[in-house]
Amino acid sequence: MNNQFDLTGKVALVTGASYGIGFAIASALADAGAVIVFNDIKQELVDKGVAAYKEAGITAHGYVCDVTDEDAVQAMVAKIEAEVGVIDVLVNNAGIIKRIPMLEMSAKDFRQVIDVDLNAPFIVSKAVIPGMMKKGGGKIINICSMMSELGRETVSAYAAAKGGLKMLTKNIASEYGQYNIQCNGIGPGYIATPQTAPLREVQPDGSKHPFDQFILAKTPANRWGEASDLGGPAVFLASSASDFVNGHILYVDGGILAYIGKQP
Ligand code: NAP
Ligand code: GCO
Repeated sequence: MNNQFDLTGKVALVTGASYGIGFAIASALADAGAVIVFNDIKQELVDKGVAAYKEAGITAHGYVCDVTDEDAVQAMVAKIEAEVGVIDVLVNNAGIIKRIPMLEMSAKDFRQVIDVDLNAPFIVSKAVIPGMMKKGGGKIINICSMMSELGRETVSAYAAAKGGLKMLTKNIASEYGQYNIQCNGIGPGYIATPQTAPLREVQPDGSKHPFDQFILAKTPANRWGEASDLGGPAVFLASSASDFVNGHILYVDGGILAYIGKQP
């Protein structure tokens, strides 16, 4: 049986992938044979990312681009297609969070989270899909969240964006499945990255952050996820092994969504 998980000859764009989840997913796609392209908002981060990929034995192509800027994204995709090749796999990973109680959150802050976490996946997908259609197909993977399904205090904008991203995933699947484009989501649980570092800070008395303790009690796996836990699921959704999977959100959460939580 040919290796359905082989990505040799595929060009994969992972947005916001200088570090964190994006870097881990790109590394896994590279291990499966893909050519890696990534962007970040600052040249210095792109340079650091290229060096980090090189240290991992990966020759990655880095581009400076703010994914919320449609003209910049269109220009980046045209440059990638000219310099590297038509994009076969798009991972909409770039994202931000602002943890502010809703009544204290400005509309500007709310809009900024929606812009990066929801508008940008629309903008980047819109730029990449024409090339996929011409090439006869492609894969889009949107990085969703527990907050695509659940809410909690202080993350109203983020939950609204990630809930919207779940439905954008289903709509791209619906609208472009006829062109052999599969669009799915990955919903990570709580992953140890810079984005969640404030939730894991060791307390002055040396104890775990209350939120850290909370998440461990809510996770059957009784641990935070590592970014590397997302690599295999990403390779599956980027490969021909998932050609009949479309519009699905694959939760990689250690069982959080299945579990009522450990009794205190
Ligand atoms: P992270 O460590 O904060 O990394 C986010 C990346 O996105 C950074 O490289 C950042 O670049 C980039 N980025 C932000 N805004 C951008 C923009 N406008 N244009 C281009 N790049 C931009 O986050 P992470 O934990 O790796 O999360 C990655 C994705 O997974 C996000 O979509 C997040 O919502 C999602 N997620 C995370 C978790 C978790 O527990 N960590 C769980 C579920 C889902 P800069 O450094 O320049 O800002
Ligand atoms: C938070 C966390 C979460 C994670 C992730 C969970 O403040 O609750 O940042 O939102 O980032 O999205 O899946």
